[in-house]
Amino acid sequence: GPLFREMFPDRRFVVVSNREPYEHKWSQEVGEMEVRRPAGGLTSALDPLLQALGGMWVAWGSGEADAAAVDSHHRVQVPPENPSYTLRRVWLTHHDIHRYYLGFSNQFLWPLCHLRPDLTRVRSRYWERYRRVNRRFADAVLEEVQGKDAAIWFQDYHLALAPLLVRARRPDLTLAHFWHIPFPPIDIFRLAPQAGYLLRGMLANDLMGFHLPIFADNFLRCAKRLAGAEVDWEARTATLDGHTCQVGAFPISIDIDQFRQAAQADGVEEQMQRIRQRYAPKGGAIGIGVDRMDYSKGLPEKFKALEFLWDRYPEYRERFTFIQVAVPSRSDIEAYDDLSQKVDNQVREINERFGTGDWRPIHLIKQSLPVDRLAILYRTADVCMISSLQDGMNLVAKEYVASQIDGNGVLLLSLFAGAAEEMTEATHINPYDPEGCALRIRDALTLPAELRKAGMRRQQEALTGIYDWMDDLFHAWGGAAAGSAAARPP
Ligand code: GDG
Repeated sequence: GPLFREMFPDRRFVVVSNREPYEHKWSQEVGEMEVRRPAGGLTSALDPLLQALGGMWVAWGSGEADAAAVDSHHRVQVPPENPSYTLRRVWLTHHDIHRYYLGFSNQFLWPLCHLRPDLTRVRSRYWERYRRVNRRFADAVLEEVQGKDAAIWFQDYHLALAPLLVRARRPDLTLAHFWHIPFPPIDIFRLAPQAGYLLRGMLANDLMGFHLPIFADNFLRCAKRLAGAEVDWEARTATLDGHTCQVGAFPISIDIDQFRQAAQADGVEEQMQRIRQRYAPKGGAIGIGVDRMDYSKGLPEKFKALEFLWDRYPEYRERFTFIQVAVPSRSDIEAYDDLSQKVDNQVREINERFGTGDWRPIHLIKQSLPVDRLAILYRTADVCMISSLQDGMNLVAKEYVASQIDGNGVLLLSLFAGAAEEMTEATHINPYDPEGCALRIRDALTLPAELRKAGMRRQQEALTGIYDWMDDLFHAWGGAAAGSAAARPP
């Protein structure tokens, strides 16, 4: 299990993220606060860890603005049924959400890190608000750890500046940061007018973690060239103003047991039967895709490939059905709204072109499903297709493998998802080549059962879980913290 306590026996554990693990919503009917767990791989993986260790989670109180008025919910013990750690909320105003979250985070850093500078929106008010909100997160952390030893773990690109703001006031704390999305090559990152500030914020950590070595390399090169840090390529450290930041690669994973159990719970076989009857009434194979509706996921490219398949190989009409779960995401942003419409049109055209009286080629489900339902869909599907154009890791690939109880499925995984680096037994596809993708789908559908089973077993054996990820990261963090404590003047 996670060896945080071994690394930091006397430190309070503090997680800082934009997204919160519990949302408190005021229920008009019941006349009291209702608590919801937002779906999300990371929040559901870190929650048990915090429950075991105690400590604190600092996050945006996104549940309801009104909750801000309820003082007792500023700092609340969670989970409600078994209070074991403190959730400290940072409240965001309408302008904060618009400029820090939808603005700088998701219309600047997100597209830049996914190699889409053409989709960035550069606005001084976005940057100004990003700085202010990072300051508010840092202040909340500082207030909570007053007079205490603590190890603070920041999550993701929303909080690039907070580590430096914390370190400036409390150099005795140890800080780590995990970046869940790609870190781009210097030629892209230097397009950021604030590249130097962002890098200095991140370099204030003792440990900076990425999914892949290539992202860590990109970061180190940027740290050297754009922030003037001294880089030791052998040790993979960057030193700036006397502080050394260890940089490393920690490919994230999933809670394997959660998916395995959900995929073989009571009644699942009947549900699989019903899924087949409903979506593939003519029989044949089923394909699945699960993505947020995001331009980095390559949905138009995926549907283009499917169109080639049904066009060139008419024998798959009525014999191969595709289910795409595409949860709406960041829909206040124009690029996301455009994508959603484009996908709707494309699916409508394909369904009109190839659909028959009682068979629809693509079922587009634009809503969030319960995670147990996803696991059953994964188990049912003969093929899972991931077509990301850029993706830090991609958890869906691992969830599909974990849920394949019968071991019959084939994973088609984009070369441009971080997961492809580890999952070498998957069938790698290039989403920019729709004809090639169509051929790979056909190969998957014609592969003899023994080969499919053997391939899936190998992938299941190679899959490591979320707790291994945490162990690796905490181990590296412990080492980095010891190093920087030794280097600090007494
Ligand atoms: C970022 C990085 C990196 C999706 N639809 C539903 C649902 N999901 C869940 C999936 C999966 C998660 O959302 C998506 O994770 P991904 O890893 O695929 O992608 P991002 O959201 O872009 O995540 C990514 C990740 O951070 C972790 O570091 O891997 O590269 O971009 O867990 O199952 N969950 C439920 N209903 C849905 O309809 N319950």
